[in-house]
Amino acid sequence: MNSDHLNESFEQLKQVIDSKKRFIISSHINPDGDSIGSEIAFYNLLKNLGKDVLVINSSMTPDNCLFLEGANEILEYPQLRADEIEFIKKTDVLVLLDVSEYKRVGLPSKILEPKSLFTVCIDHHILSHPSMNLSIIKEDACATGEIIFKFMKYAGCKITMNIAEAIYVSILTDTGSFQYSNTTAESHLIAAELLSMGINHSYIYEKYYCNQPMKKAKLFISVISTLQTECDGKIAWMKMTKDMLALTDTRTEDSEGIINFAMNIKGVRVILFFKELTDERIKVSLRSRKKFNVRNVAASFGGGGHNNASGILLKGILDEVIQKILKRVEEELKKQECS
Ligand SMILES: [Mn+2]
Repeated sequence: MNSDHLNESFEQLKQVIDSKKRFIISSHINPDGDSIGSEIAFYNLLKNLGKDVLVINSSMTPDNCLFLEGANEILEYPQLRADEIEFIKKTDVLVLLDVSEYKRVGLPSKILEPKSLFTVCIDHHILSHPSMNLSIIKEDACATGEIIFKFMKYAGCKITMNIAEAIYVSILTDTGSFQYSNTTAESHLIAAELLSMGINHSYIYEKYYCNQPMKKAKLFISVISTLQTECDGKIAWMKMTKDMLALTDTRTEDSEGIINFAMNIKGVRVILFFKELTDERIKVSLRSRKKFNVRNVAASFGGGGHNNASGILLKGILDEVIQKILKRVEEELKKQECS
């Protein structure tokens, strides 16, 4: 999306916000720092304009996001009250943030697909056929929070402290603290602007990252002990079983961040993390360094994401899935090294 096109979309979004009253905001299953940060920023933006808004996710807000002002107001779908169910029926606009596919939202179709509903998505994941009424997809944005920040500037919205903190969390977490290849001058410029508005970056870092329960450390130990390498150390992979979660009394979400450990190993170009979910499906997270494109691999199994960070969700037996995907990554590694 070039800047003319982006401004055109921002103008449309502004008109939607001006003309409608009731909004629902949602994001993807197992929300991360960018989903929650974007939701809180957008929630406060709408609230400041006097709109009626609910934020509804299909999974719980991670503990390390709860320090953000407004995070306590995020609802988890299965626990809605009767008046909140009523609100859904009368909603004018559904805003999906950091996700542009209904299937990754995880909410029932009665929320997502009423014909009368105007649907908006704001995202930085690559998707060829978004099906919303208004899709604002900026693939080169480091985080969805970056796009929201730009929209707020465009629309002349006041960036209050809670919004500034939320956007900082979006950018901080989706750039891996400004280290991934999606980090740009723009990411730093926005961060600089947020800092000059008065956000406390050390406080935010500590609240988000230095807040892990001991049981999560125990889960890390179990997962890291499965770490193996292939292809002369160019591929590193790990697995997490349902038993590990049960033994450490943790949930799939607690595995966030484990993959970064493997990314720091010298010589590793591709990292695969296989997670056995409770419903017989396997989630595979793929990361790569430098030019290796993991999105190609993810796409061949029906997954998606970015060139350096993708995901796949598929049915199967853990060890069989591992072999199948490792084989495909090895092929892709050979292909990309030869080209
Ligand atoms: Mn994101």
